[in-house]
Amino acid sequence: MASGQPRPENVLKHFGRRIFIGMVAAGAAGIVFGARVQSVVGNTIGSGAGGLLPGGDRFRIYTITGHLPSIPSSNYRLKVTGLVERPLDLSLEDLKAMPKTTLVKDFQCVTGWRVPKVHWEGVRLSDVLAAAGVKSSAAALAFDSYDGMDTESLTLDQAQLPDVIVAYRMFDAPITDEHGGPVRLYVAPMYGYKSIKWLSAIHVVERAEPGYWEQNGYPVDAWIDGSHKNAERSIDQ
Ligand SMILES: Nc1nc2c(c(=O)[nH]1)N[C@H]1C(S)=C(S)[C@@H](COP(=O)(O)O)O[C@H]1N2
Ligand SMILES: [Mo]
Repeated sequence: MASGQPRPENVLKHFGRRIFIGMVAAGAAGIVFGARVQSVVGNTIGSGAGGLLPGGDRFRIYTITGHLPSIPSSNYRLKVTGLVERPLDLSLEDLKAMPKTTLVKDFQCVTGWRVPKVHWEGVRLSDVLAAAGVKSSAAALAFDSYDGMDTESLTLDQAQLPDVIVAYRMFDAPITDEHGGPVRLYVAPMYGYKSIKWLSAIHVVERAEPGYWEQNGYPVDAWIDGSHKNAERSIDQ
């Protein structure tokens, strides 16, 4: 596996006029990257979230598949399976009925862009896990996306951190299709690729396996601030 960042060997695809306008506005050069990875920039007109922020403090909209899944809130399901006492099949309403956590935290992509003080709302991943009852043989989680391609992983210790949430609101509004709604993961202490969009399933497993972005060259160690590793967050994969 290559280390460091993916090579800029891919071709940017256009996703219709709206996105194309956004690309021009942002300057396409800075957003074309990825080994077998496509990214498109967030449009500055329609998405609301990043587009309204000044300067470089904007979200870039990522999609590995070239599609932006659109999942009606009423159809949304999150499955929690694997080494659990009670497998779960949660609707958005189920998640909203669980204890709510609000975070105001930065979002940072490993390629350098960063959006400060994003307002997030959702359920602590630890609360979801507690509801399912994690078996003692488990040590990690594997995540799937409704895009059918992205995968991610966390150790159970990482998943228990209070700023790791199953998010259903972003920027004080329901999470849009572009940003991975209705439900995405938000892993505040780690680079953006850990925050898998269109979250479909959480598998409780024995050990962490590298996810899609890590298989394509992103570092397995995704901590944004290295000091976390030496402090209370002494967890390595
Ligand atoms: N399903 C899915 N989740 C994903 C990605 C993706 O391409 N597909 N990109 C990741 C990366 S590298 C980043 S930086 C963030 C970007 O979030 P945004 O698209 O809301 O800006 O999503 C992460 N989660
Ligand atoms: Mo990223």
